Amino acid sequence: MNYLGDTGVGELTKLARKLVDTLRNYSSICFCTHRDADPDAVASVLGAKFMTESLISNVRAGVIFPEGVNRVATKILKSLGFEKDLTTATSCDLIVYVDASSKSQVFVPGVESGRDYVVIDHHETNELAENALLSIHLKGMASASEIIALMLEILSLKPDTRLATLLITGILYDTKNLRLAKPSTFRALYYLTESCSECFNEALSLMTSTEVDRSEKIAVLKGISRTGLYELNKDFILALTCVGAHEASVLKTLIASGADVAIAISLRSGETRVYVRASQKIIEVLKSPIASDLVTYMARELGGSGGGHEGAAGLLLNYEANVNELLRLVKQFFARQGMKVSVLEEGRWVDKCSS
Ligand SMILES: [Mn+2]
Repeated sequence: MNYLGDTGVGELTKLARKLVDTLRNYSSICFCTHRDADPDAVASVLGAKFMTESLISNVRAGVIFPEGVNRVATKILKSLGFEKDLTTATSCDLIVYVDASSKSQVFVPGVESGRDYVVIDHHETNELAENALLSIHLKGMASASEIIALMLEILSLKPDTRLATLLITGILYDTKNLRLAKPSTFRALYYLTESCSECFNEALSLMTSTEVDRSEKIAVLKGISRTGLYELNKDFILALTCVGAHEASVLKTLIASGADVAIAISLRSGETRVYVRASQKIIEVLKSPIASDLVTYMARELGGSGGGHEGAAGLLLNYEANVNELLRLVKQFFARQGMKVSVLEEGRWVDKCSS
């Protein structure tokens, strides 16, 4: 029986050994990932570096993050104390591309290409794999972090608490908190949490705590406080507001609070932006892509450009629109759908948008 069971993981046992054999031929190795590295990218790079340094003495191992690390990954690295591990390497004779699937993602000015490289990835397609010295391309796995965790298990290497937690955040990020998990994901999590039971909770709280900055908090609270509320045929609630920033967060809050359609209008100098969100309920009941339909309708009437999806859409006008005219069009749109718009509470949004 295969050591790691029949989860697509068995293949990895062979590949992990091959990888170590390959790495042993080089004295300086860089681990590189995709642009704007997310938690899975960062965790798998640092995990692969740990693996290499643990097995090969005197190797020089460095990391490369093209265009840096994204916001959520930065927050995680900081809380776990990994800031010092991010200094970009400038020279190496082997590159290991981890969680990167295309050439454009890994292009780093100043680091020449064309040298030997290895690929470790889980994306559906990988254009780097073809010319790689060795390619560990397992598209059945939900994250690059779990590939690394499983290789650590195969090679009998124990990550410390910090690295185990980081790898779990990578797994949680790519699996959308396990919604997209595969059997290999749980196998990897078992290994990572076996000797660190608190690591999972720590990673989960790092992933779910949404530290909101002051300007966003103020924008959301202002947006809500001036919202106008309307009813569509007594069936649905329409919320309209006017904000200058963080429109997406304002709309998310309105929908989470029970609005079926939420609209944020943002007037900037010389332009108007209209952001629309629709609840899953209204989309299902009306069986129409309500957000994009509304935006398309307004764009046609007002001469702007707009588009989006059933639940989220946006419109841009190259002038400062009259807010009452926008309200009239919204009402007209719903009237054409056979829905009467009645006022529940005017709110202060019209005034705020006009001043
Ligand atoms: Mn990934």
